[in-house]
Amino acid sequence: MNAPLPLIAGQFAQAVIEITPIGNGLINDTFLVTTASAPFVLQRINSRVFPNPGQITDNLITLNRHLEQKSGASIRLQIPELLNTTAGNPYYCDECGDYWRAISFIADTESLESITAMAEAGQAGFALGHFHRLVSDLDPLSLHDTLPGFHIAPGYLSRYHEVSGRAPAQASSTTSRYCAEFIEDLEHIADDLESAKQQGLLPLRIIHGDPKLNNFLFDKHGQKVVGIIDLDTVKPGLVHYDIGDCLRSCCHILETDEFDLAVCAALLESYLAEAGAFFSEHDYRYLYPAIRLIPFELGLRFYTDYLEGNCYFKVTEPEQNLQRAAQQFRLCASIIARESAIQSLIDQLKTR
Ligand code: GN1
Ligand code: MG
Repeated sequence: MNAPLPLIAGQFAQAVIEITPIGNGLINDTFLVTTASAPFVLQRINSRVFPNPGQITDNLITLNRHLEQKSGASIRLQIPELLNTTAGNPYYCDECGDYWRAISFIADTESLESITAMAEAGQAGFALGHFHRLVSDLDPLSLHDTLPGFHIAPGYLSRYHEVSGRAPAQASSTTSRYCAEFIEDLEHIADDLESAKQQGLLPLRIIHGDPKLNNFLFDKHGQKVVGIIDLDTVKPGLVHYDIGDCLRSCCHILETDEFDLAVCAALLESYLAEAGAFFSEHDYRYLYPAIRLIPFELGLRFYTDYLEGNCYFKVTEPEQNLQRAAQQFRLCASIIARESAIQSLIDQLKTR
């Protein structure tokens, strides 16, 4: 059992008034702590997922220092700052060995679970592009790899083959068969981005790692994105993982699991207006493969976790990761059905 929450929150601030769970992350536990002075966000880092939680705080410090060197006017996004414990440490390790860290709370903002207006899609694209631009002059190797194997699709595929070989029982339902067949049909795409990386066609850059819609903070009044959160996976990688991840979350029509082409157009256009300056011919060429791969990869990760007994992604019922996997695969199928439209959109944006 962990120490009581007030005791843990008390490591970071005096006069804690209230502690309430916030967000709906599938990995870490997150709380909003109200105090007599400024509120802050307290998180328990899931150490089954992040092998070296101290590296996450190191990276956040490096990132904040990098941004501090830039002139204020060039930064149009806030990112949370790390708050030290009252003893001056960047995190608190409790007696169970769990790491807790506190970050500043960006007030008067909200996060969205789905896009309801095109302006929101444009804002999400701007925010991701702006983030990539802000870190484009930071050496990718100055950050730790906080989660080795993250977004390495061929690695997820081999893990799936290992697990599915010894979990035939769960694989019998219709949804499970749909997932297994979908993977079999599409597994040839798993290596698309990694082989481009290995051939030197796509460079390592600094990525966010998890730029889904609800990690952008929208100003409550102005509908502009003013902040970006969930920086645990900011590390060296391919910006294509981020673009694919942002699009799979923003363009997902939840009722039908279809891919919204208009949202994709608005998002990519504003992304490229910010980040297009460093985009090469190859970066454009691998956009469609990335858009197709990331939902496939996430489906594969959910399905493997379902087969393994839900050890990675939090669930509230045992079939939830199976359902999540099927949703991602249906989204991926919808992307494939729109391949030529997505490709012509990319060609148009490239010639702007
Ligand atoms: C996890 O915990 P959360 O929701 O921020 C996962 C992402 C997935 C996402 C799907 C470190 O992020 O990769 O896209 O679930 N994060 C990690 O909801 O695996
Ligand atoms: Mg996350």
